[in-house]
Amino acid sequence: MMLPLVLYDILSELPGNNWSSNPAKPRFVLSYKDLPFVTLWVEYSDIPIAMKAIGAKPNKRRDGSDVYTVPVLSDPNTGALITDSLEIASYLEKTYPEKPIFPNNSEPLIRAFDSTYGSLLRPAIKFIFARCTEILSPASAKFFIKARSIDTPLPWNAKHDEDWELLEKGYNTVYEWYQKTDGKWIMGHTVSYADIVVACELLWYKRVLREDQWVRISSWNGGKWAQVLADVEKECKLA
Ligand SMILES: N[C@@H](CCC(=O)N[C@@H](CS)C(=O)NCC(=O)O)C(=O)O
Repeated sequence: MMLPLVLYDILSELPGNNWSSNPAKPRFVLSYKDLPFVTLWVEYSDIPIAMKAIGAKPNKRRDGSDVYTVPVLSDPNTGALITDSLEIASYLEKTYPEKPIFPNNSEPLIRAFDSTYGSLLRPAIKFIFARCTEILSPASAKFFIKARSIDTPLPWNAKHDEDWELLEKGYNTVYEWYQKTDGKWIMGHTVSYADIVVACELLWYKRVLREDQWVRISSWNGGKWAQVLADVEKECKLA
């Protein structure tokens, strides 16, 4: 009998949580692959102490220094304890190859896709990080502001025109990528981890932004982004 896997995700003040993009990625993969799992919700400010306590490996910041992050996945069936959304996806694919998320040996290309998508959006999402402070407990908000070096002027719902422009431009580029296939997925007629990566970022916006702000994003590129999110959620049985 298979034991449920354990996914460490981040607590918030939003009902039902499920808001943070990086832990969302393994959640989508687990669900897509029909693997049993439970979620343990960690207070953001407790991430370092909680991850150290379970013996998880620290992650690397882009400058190479150590930082404890979630998602972390524990698999009691194998004893594996994996840090980082992409490494978790890779582990799950190797260990549970049925219903592939990296079809046709696409893992190297999707790794490059993941990194490019992240770099494309990073300059545009400062205001969304600022908004995150409003859905965390006061202690976690303080920790988050420091961890993310948030210097975006609050209130978070100031106009942030420059960020909006960058975000729209970023998604115009992603739209062009999607236009290069003859199906609705990045790999054409085959859903893959690339679409999960796109969708989980969108999920984060939808969960933390104001409704009119999500409506604004949904209006771009003919409604593509609400559609991608809905399609991936459906494919992963999370809709
Ligand atoms: N590359 C990592 C990034 C994970 C990450 O940045 N997680 C954030 C929450 S979404 C975190 O745990 N941050 C802890 C901190 O900044 O101290 C992944 O994909 O798992």
